[in-house]
Amino acid sequence: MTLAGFRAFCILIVLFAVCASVKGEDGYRLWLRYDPLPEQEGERFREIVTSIVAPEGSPALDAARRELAQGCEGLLGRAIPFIDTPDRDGAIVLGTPKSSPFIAALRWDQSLALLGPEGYRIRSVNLRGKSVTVIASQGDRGALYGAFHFLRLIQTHEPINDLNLDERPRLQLRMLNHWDNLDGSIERGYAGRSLWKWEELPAKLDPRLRDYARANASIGINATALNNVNANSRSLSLDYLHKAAAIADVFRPYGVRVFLSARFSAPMELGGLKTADPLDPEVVAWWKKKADEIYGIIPDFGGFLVKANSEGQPGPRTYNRDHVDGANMLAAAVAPHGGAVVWRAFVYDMKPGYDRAGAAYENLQRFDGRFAENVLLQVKNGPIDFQPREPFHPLFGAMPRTQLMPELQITQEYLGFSNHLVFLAPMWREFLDSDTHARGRGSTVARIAQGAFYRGRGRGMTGMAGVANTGTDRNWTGHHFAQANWYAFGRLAWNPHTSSEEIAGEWIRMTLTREPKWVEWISRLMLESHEALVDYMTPLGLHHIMWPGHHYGPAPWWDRGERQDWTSVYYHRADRRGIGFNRTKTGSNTVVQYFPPVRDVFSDPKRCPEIFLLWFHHLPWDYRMRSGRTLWDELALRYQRGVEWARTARREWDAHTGVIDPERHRAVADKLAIQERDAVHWRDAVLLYFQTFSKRALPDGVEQPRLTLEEYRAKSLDW
Ligand code: BDP
Repeated sequence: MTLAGFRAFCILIVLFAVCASVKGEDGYRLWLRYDPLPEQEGERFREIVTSIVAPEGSPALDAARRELAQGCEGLLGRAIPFIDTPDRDGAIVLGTPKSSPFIAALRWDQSLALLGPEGYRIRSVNLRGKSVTVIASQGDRGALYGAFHFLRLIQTHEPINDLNLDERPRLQLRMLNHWDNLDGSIERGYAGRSLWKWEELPAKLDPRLRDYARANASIGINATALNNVNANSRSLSLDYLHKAAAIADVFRPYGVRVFLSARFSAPMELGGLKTADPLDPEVVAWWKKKADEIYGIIPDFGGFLVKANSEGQPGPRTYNRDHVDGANMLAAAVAPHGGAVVWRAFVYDMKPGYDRAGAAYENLQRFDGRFAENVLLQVKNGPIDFQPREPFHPLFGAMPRTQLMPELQITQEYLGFSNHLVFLAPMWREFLDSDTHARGRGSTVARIAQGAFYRGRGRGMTGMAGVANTGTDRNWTGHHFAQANWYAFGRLAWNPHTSSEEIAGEWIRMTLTREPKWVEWISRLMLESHEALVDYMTPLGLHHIMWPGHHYGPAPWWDRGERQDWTSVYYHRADRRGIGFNRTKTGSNTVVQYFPPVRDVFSDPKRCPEIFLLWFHHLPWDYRMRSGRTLWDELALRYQRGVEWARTARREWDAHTGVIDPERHRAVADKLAIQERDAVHWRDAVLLYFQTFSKRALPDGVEQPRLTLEEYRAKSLDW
């Protein structure tokens, strides 16, 4: 070897080492990994994908081209050339009738129009004697979504030789709500700091912004509210609007529109007005001017997200006006620009003796039909607050002339932060499949969200929001498996009828392994995880017994605080006689907010699903459960069952080395050890405390607590 040759060799070695270390399995690539397929599979796909015919022209089409090329190259292990005409077998023809003469020639305009600008068609066709795959949409964004779908098929080893599928989103606004503060912290965030890095904007753009938008586009998320609903007025100042505009520029090619949370009192704090009364002409003018200013800077701005008169936030009621006055005033400001107002229904004021579960309904139901056409009312899945399990919110179905938009929490505030492996798709499925009976049988939440029963004015805007679980952690979500919840939210917002099994299977095959037996095992783990978490945290309808403030770990004994409805004893009502919150007519009677026969079923302890029993009923410790056991025994055994699941999950995971890369395996193993520790802690602390009322022994099969009640009370679980 010559000296020059030896040098080149050394440089190559160093480069190789650098690449290998950069690539490390840290989870950064999410489900968009594009690693080479196994040789045989690769061969099969390489015949069907030989080249790409895709127009440049718009940022979204460019993004689609880039993604297709990058994805195919990675998966198939060789560069796939762009060509001008589909004159060879295996060309992938991507675009819209407007941008691609080949797609125009197919004369699909009308059928593509039915799929809308975000829908798309992927079809294997014969084009002038050549077998090609067409990815076509009426709009550029649809073409991008189609490109991601096509790549997903290859990633998950689905056949792509005879494709014929039409797809369109069922909901219009598929939105992440970031509870990010301007100082970089994230309210209820468990995966590092805010991705936005406000202090560096607009001059410096973190490359992660693009990767974030790309990940969202890959699952159809098309909107992002950048800042916390507990909003700071400054986010609407000119400075911050330019920062938000820089973010919007990065997101735009990926079809993600930016929203901002608006603080209702901003006209006073930013504008120096004496009031923020929504009927005051100066206030109205201020918001109008502010909206004009925003649209001058961010032309496709989505609109405002508002938390008003909730948990200390200002709102129209601060000025003796109502929610309609407030929402419609803001809606009028953004309407000329095509913007929307997402108004939150998370409103509850503490009145003596009231039931928080009924508060949002009491506050808002009567305004049905009065919100402007560009207002969506964002309603949490359950009537209290993102608990591990809640019955569906009674506002679903009860406001047929209002555009209701479900709000889910992806970040695991009450579900073990980013420490617990819990796949949320089954929980969201349970919610979406709940039958409200509002318009007879089959009036499910999913159909209501899709606007199936909408009787109000206008076009009936639809949407779904998820409180994001992302942050600056290298793997985005803290726990590798929490990525699956971001993924699941996107897939369900796209189509709220997708099954949990399908979502889990897709995600695992894209992210972890394609080996069928391992897919099956990990899928089972994921699908069981939510029920298991409910077992070891809040079984049988218990709720809100977490440690106050941070909400990690149990504190069922908590009985003091600013507000009664921020204590645990308010919710479980355990006493000498029994346990549970009586919401039937002998109690708070908020069960009447549900339609019959739902309310009758919930009202009758014999018919009420046991998963909601203590949500609606206060029952004696000796109450006979369907299993024949007493309530006390059943409760204790549920906690035990949860612990056993966590223990088995941890053991199984530990035993399965080699299924995925060691880096992610270890990271998950460490988290599962915490989850097991926490499950034991939950069981012991909660049962010891309730035992002070039940005065009964733990049934056979339930392990004895490790510590004393005093020890559990002394110190919160550490995360
Ligand atoms: C509660 C959270 C709180 C949020 C609130 C909300 O604890 O941090 O501000 O929800 O949704 O669950 O506004």
